[in-house]
Amino acid sequence: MVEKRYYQKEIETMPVEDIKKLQSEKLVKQVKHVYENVPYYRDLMDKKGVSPDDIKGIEDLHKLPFLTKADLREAYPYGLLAKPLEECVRIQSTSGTTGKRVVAFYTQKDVDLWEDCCARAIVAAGGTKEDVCQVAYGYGLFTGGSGLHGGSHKVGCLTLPMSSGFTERQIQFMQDLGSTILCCTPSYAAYIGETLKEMGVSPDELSLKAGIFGAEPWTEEMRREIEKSLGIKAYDIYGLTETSGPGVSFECEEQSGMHINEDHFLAEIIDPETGEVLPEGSKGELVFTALDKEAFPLLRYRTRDICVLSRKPCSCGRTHIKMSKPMGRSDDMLIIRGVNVFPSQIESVLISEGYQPNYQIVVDRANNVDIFEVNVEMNADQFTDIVSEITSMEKTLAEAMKKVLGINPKVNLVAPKSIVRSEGKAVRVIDKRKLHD
Ligand code: DLL
Repeated sequence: MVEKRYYQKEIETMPVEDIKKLQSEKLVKQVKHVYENVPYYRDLMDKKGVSPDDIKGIEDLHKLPFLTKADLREAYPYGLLAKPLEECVRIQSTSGTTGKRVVAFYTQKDVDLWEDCCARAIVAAGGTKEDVCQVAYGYGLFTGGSGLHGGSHKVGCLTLPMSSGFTERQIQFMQDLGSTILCCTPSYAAYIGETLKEMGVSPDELSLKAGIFGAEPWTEEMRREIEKSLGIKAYDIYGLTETSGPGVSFECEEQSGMHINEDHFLAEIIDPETGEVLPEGSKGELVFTALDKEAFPLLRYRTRDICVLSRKPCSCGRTHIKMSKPMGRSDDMLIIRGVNVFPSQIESVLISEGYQPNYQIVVDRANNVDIFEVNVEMNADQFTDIVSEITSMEKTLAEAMKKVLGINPKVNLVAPKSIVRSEGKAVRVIDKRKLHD
């Protein structure tokens, strides 16, 4: 039997009752810390008529007000800071594509705990100090690069701070230095796999054994494609800038959901419409309370990510609750002709029909009717310039999509390599309707 490995065994395998006790103790302290140091959240609590004395443990969590991205925007940049700036050592930020940037602050302790979370993910993917860990997430304000970099150091891997891009150079380093673990977005991993093939490098010529991929939604079908093209086991990792970055949760060898680091993050699932807390196993919006964060300690933060939590025992021995892959974000869901459409549904159909996940969804509106098109790249083997063949392939694909989505897209097959590749988070949707509104 393979020896089970953990980065912080005692915490990662702690009996559930003890985890809950620990969470209760931390929550009581954290609520006091926030109430005393963050006037913005104190006002929210006062308005709801809740005081720190009302919070005696996790059973009282529901009494606290939610915090949303709109609050973060309103309080930008310093309004949610809970420590004096001289105690902060780091800032990370989102790209700000959906509005004003989120700026997160860290004390040294915050950085330390965040890196521990990433180290747990690396060890769960089989990482040890013998490994060479190639970090191909973007470095800089984005949390992917620095988070996994810090985690890799903590595990003691030989860390390659590549950042994203320069794909042929990434592959050259993999070959020359014998990288064993690759960390990047799944769309970039797929692109690296494609480039390997073009360069005529077989995955057997590399030493890669595992990949730690996250920061964007990806399907099980895409996982299998990446595993095949890189010759690895591909692990999911989740997190958001607001909660430090990657490492809020991560997959173990079971690859069936991500263990949430429950000693640091208290998770709830709520109904996104009513805010009602839903029982375990229900699908809803994920809400996090950061139990240890000092500088930017969000309480009941609404992530907009839709998923399911499960406490089913895991064969890896970890006791921390698992979250499913996010099934899209409640604010990223497209409503086309009144039907809810998630890009992940389209991706699943594409892969099961033998296409690569190189696609773009374009939605527009003309004469009050939604126009829904999916541009899909043919790979070199599928490519043809015979119009009747292309039309027939488009029809087959559109029918397969209709079966899953319930509405009919217009599928346009495009030439190999004509859809721009992503080195970070892929842009899958172009919704032109917003431009007209
Ligand atoms: O994407 C942090 C991260 C970096 C996670 C590297 C994993 C690896 P943000 O840029 O703030 O932070 O984006 C956070 O990305 O609310 C989800 O919607 C999405 N997301 C993150 N991880 C996953 C994942 C980083 N594994 C937002 N699966 C989150 C699906 C993910 N979506």
